[in-house]
Amino acid sequence: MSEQTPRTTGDVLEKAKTSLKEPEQYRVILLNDDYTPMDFVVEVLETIFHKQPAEAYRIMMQVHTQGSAVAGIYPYEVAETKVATTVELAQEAGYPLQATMEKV
Ligand code: TYC
Repeated sequence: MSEQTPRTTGDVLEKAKTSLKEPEQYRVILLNDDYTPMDFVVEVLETIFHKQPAEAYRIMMQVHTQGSAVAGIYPYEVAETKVATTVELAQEAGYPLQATMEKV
């Protein structure tokens, strides 16, 4: 069979997918500790999680008073990067701030 001859046998006929799954979403959760300054947590929420100042303060206080709070909900790899960036920034500043993620 030459290159130009269309093949009439052996073709794999697959129906193209008409719908794609939505990416799975993950909650990024900030955890309380006794040492990370409140202002640092607010700054993290503003810079990494793109919260407005009042919302960043509200979330920080929820972590402070209740032990944890959701900082945002993202696809897996985005959530993973935000957790890593949060913990790295805190470590560089000498604070024990921890973040984790859980499937929505
Ligand atoms: N509990 C800390 C303090 O009193 C503040 C804090 C808030 C720490 C939120 C971590 O995720 C956190 N300085």
